[in-house]
This record gives sequence, C-alpha cells and structure tokens, in this order.
Amino acid sequence: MLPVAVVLLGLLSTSYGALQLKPYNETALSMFLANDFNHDGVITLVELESSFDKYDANGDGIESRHEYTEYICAVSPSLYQLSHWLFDDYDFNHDHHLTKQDYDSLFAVMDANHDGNVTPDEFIVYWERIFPKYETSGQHGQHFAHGNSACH
Ligand SMILES: [Ca+2]
Ligand SMILES: [Ca+2]
Ligand SMILES: [Ca+2]
Repeated sequence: MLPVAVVLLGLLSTSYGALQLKPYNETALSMFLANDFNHDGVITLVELESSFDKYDANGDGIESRHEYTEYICAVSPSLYQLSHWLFDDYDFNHDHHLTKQDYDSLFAVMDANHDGNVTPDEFIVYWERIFPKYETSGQHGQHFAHGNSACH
C-alpha cells in the first residue's frame, strides 16, 4: 500500500499534472514486488505493516497525513497529489491517521480469499480497481487545508 506510494517512484511520470498509471497490472506488479520484502511471492500483514513504518517519523506507531506527505515530498515531490488520494484510501476508519486498524482493514480487502497471504493476482485486482480513480480525480481538496498545492 501503497506503502505503496513510494514504490510508485520511478514508475510514474507526470505529464501536465496527469498521473500515468497504465498499464495498471504492470504498475501494480512492480508495487507488489517492492513490498514482498522476503521475496516469497506473497505479501503478508507483517510486510504490509512494515512498509508503512518508514512514514512514521516520530515513531509513535501512527502515521499522520503530515508525516505521510512530508515523506512523499522528501522522496518524490511529483507524487504530492497522489499521496493525498492514497492516504484517504488507506485511512479506512477516516480518523485522518494511519494505524494498525487501517492496515488490518486494507489487508483484509486485498486478501480476497482470506488465506492470510496477498498474492500478485489479488494485489493487482485491488489496484486495478483503485488506479482509474486517481487518474480522473484531479486535484485533492486537502491542498486547500494545507495552503499549498505542492510540496514546499
Ligand atoms: Ca512476502
Ligand atoms: Ca507518527
Ligand atoms: Ca489471499
């Protein structure tokens, strides 16, 4: 997940502000491979959680939108808009923070057959459903709250 935004790095190019995520299955597979840390062909809940750890700048176990966005800005400013859309999708309980509860929910949705492993096929199905929304959503409203439409 995202998790996953940073992994999109190098796969994405922005032309005139539009996200280029096609072909969705190849983009999703690259994200999968980057998040399958032990390279055993499946993503587990532990791997999903650890992929979020890097955003937790103050180490309190919670990733705030600010922490998430600051990380994206440090690593890949061109993904600023996407980072807000991703954050919304990861924030399943809509409390504006990413916690274990959200990762559990995300994993449960990705793990379509509920066997505790997310396979490449399951992962790709999930992102093929999400990606078109990002391409057509335009600017995220959150930038008004931040007072910036890009990294600063
Ligand atoms: Ca794995
Ligand atoms: Ca934190
Ligand atoms: Ca599964």
